[in-house]
Amino acid sequence: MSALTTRPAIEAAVTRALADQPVCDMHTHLYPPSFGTPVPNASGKTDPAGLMLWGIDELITYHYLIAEVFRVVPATRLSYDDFYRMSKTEQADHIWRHLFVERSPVSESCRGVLTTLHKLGLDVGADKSLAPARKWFAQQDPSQYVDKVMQIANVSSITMTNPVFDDLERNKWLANPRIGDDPRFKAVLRIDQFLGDWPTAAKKMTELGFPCSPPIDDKSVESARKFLRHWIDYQKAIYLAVSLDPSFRYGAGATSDQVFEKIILPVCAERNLPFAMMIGSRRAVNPPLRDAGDMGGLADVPSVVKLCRDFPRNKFFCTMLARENQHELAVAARKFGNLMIFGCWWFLNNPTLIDEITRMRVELLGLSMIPQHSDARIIDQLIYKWDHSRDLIAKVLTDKYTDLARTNWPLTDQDVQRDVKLLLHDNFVNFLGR
Ligand code: RAT
Ligand code: ZN
Repeated sequence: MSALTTRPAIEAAVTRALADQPVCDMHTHLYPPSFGTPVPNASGKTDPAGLMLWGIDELITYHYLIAEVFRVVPATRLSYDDFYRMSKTEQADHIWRHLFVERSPVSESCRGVLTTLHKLGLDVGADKSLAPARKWFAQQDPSQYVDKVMQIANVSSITMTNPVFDDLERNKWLANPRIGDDPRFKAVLRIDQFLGDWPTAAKKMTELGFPCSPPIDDKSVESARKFLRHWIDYQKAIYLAVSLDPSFRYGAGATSDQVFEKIILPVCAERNLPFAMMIGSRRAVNPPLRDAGDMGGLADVPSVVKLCRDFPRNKFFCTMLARENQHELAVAARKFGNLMIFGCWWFLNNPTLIDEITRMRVELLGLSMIPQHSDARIIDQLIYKWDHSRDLIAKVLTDKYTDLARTNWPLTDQDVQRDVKLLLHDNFVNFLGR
């Protein structure tokens, strides 16, 4: 096998390897058709409370775009409540008009809609009408559509986020024990309230037949552990996860220390499941904006370091929302094999920052990290999120391999394919250790 020695040869090999390598997407908010869909479709079945989101109107009303439209049509002109009272189609029309027609859609979230439509073969044409796309989507069967998107995006496995204290979602799991059986999707037990709001978690668990009290006594510990084991088994969860406020600290004497030490980490260790921490989301800074009203803040890397050091039998996934945390977090990962950093989360999922963060991570950690997850909420978004990320990862790898080629390092196509497989697939699967 001849070595790749020139930059064009390296670039071609990297681009090909990234395009051909199926992705195991480690964090999304997507659901299979078994959770129902509110989107009109060819199967004739719609469920207004369905959780599987897809199609043109969902794409355009992504919460990232709702935030953007309120910048150009402020709440003084159209109140938040009036916006949310509109039908999905009216909301999409409003966003389309103001962000795509009356100005050019250059933001990353806007561009994402266009990449998605383009790759689906649905360019809107000179009149920028949504009608043909709407008609096309209404003719799709939801399950076949999932296959189609996974094929275009070259995603082999979709990891869900399954918040157990969300009544709507939990009731769907309870009503249909086979709801999670779609082999294309894997579950993740999401338990934000355990660390962010223990009294609420305790109250909820008590209501669900696992009595817990606000002071964490022995009975609560036993009961909460049982609750976790029950839901890990029920969902067949592949890891547990939380999103945490920037103010989160471990080891400062807060209730969350006990929840970690006595409940979450022993159960994760016993089941050999990683615990994922997404740190830095400051919720509801503008509450009427709903999902679009959150922002980010600087988190505390030493808390993560302490967890990795004090619990060597546990495995931690971690991502942070502040750009300013990325370097310190990557350095922390150099010290702990039980820490796997992942993704360019939410407000970092923009080309400038993906490029910067991925480059820095490769320089500090080589290939021992998970460069990206999609965080898709709408099935179709897998197409653009992975298309854009693959392009950016290609640029970084091409530069790094070109540096190697200058030393006469004998890099082959197979080497590139192996490395890309680590980044898009194996690092995640191997860390799960299943
Ligand atoms: O990226 C997002 O869509 C956010 O709203 C959050 O869901 C975040 O990714 C999270 O998992 O908490
Ligand atoms: Zn998310």
